[in-house]
Amino acid sequence: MAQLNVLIAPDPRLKIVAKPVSSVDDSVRKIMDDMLETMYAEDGAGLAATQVGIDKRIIVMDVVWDEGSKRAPFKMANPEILWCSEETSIHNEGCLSVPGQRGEVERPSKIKVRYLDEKNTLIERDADGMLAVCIQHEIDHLNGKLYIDYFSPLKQQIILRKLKKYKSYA
Ligand code: GNR
Ligand code: NI
Repeated sequence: MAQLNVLIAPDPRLKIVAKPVSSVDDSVRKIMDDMLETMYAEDGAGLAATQVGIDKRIIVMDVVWDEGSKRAPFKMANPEILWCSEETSIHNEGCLSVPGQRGEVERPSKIKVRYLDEKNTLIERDADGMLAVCIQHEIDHLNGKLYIDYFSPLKQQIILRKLKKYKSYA
């Protein structure tokens, strides 16, 4: 396994729309494992291939954060939201590509998602809570979108300016 470098906004590669994988083979499984290793190393709850400069529709997540609970990693290729609830909820989101910042985003509370798992099996499942938030956040990355894109241009400018400062200290 290998740890990968996470791109920081406003890197133009974060705006690339990722391409579907044709199937989940050994090379895709290796990317999933390297992404999970990177995500755990950076203390993230999820990671999209776009964030590590890989132009493929692959995301990984682990949203179980209780002390002592087992890791529950999700690996998904070509994730698609089939349905989302009209009911929304607001969550304070963070992003490894926008380090040190957080912001509130309103999204559908419940979703139905279809994806290929690490065995190349097509799975459909419902998600709510933090898992639903994370899946939507990661699919946004695959579409070249960051959570701060939901904010006003002024608010985005403030965050990107703070990020520049943060970068010069990092
Ligand atoms: O680590 C992360 N935490 C998080 C918190 C609230 C909503 C979404 C996330 S995902 C983020 C990791 C990341 O940047 N994934 O793309
Ligand atoms: Ni993110």
